[in-house]
Amino acid sequence: MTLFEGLDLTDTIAAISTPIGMGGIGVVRLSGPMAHTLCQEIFRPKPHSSPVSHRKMILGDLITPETREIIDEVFAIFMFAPHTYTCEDMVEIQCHSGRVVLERILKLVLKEGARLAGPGEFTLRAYLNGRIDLTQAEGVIEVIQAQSEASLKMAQKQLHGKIRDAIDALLDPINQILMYMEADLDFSEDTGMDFSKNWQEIWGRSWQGLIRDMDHLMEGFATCQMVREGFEVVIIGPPNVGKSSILNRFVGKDRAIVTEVPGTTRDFIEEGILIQGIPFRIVDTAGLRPSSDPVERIGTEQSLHKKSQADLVLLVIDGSKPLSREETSLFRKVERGKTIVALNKCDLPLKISQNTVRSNLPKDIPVVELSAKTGENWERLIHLLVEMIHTRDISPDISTLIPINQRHYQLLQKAKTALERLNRGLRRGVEEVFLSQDLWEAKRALEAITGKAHSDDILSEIFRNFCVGK
Ligand SMILES: Nc1nc2c(ncn2[C@@H]2O[C@H](COP(=O)(O)OP(=O)(O)OP(=O)(O)O)[C@@H](O)[C@H]2O)c(=O)[nH]1
Ligand SMILES: [Mg+2]
Repeated sequence: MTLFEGLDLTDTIAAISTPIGMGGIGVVRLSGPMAHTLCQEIFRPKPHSSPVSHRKMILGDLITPETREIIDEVFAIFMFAPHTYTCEDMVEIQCHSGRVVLERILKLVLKEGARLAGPGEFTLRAYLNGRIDLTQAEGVIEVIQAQSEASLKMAQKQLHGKIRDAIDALLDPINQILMYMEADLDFSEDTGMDFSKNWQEIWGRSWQGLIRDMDHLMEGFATCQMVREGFEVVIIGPPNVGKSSILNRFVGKDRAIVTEVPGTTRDFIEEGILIQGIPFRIVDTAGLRPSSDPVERIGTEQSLHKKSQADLVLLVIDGSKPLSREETSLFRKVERGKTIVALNKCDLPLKISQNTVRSNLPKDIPVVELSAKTGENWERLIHLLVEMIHTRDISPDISTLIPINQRHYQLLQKAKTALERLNRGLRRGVEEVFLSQDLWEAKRALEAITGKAHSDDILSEIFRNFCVGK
């Protein structure tokens, strides 16, 4: 069942739009044809208030109509269609934010005839009523979920229609070509007019640009993901060296199990954190050692796979023990610019010096003595991580980036494949009617990005992530 199945998307909806809890202000929001009349039943403006007008805040009491009991002193803001978030009549009631107050107001408006909004239904209505496209609706949730300044900037671009503009620019020549193609298919026989030259001319001058622009959009995807989700730092090393203890110190809680038994961590554990405003994903992995235990072997394989995909690697060894053969062989595979070596347990007497480690490593690999237990030298590690992000130039330039997501990426890929097929077909002299099918496929894929064409499943998928009240 899709998210909005059976719901009337033209009735009046209401929801608490602020997080429930004690706070200065809470907001109950209404949208739909009955929003204004319904609120007038339960809102009593203070004497001498100015009359209701668009977006004006009016102070008054919220009352139960039957008993005239005051529930709270509130501001009501009446907004008139179509110049509202949803393009419908809306009211926002600003009350005191307490669980009981908010719930009583919500119950009251539901009793008066509103329906509880579904997740993201206000934004869904903004989309269905044509104020925003689907990528902008997705932008709303990106703004709410943004974990860093950079991801907020990206989300704002999305919200302001940058993806839609890019997709519309791709659709422009496609629509022109399609128009001539269809005219050729429909009329050339009867009229004797040949439109194929028209579309082939437009195709000839625009197809390379189309493919290039699609590639450019898709190339940015990895960077977008990095900005959204953070830089991945994978902690690897032999068993029992303190990898999980380091993860726990990063996240400031006992996230991973720590024991003195080697081989404690068998699966990888991932946690997101912010360091100096930069989002990181820290991944703790199973210790690397030869083992006959199949579970441990899978763990080791996973660790190596994670390491190969990581933005940064923190290779941890136990400084309180002599350097082992396994450790020196790990050192040989270290990638410069991507790896930091941590000599952990430096609160204990060290058996390995930094110089010994360095002499076994490729040049310019930073080494830090560390204690996950006491936190000694922790600041140094943080400094190295942040420095590496900046110097390795993996800190992305988002000023020119179009912030696409996985869904957009897949649809762009589909559109590109269809255009490439068309191009091959054209060279091989494939009939126009089949070429037009390729072009239609590309057009539909691009239109699905902005939601010119949508299905209930897609809407369900997107709006499922929204909170009620947005
Ligand atoms: N003295 C000291 N002990 C530490 C330090 N870091 C970790 N330990 C101890 O070392 C043991 C192993 O720690 P873990 O964090 O579980 O090590 P791990 O690398 O995740 O181990 P596996 O999951 O088995 O690979 C535990 O007894 C920790 O308390 C440290 O900085 N100093
Ligand atoms: Mg562990």
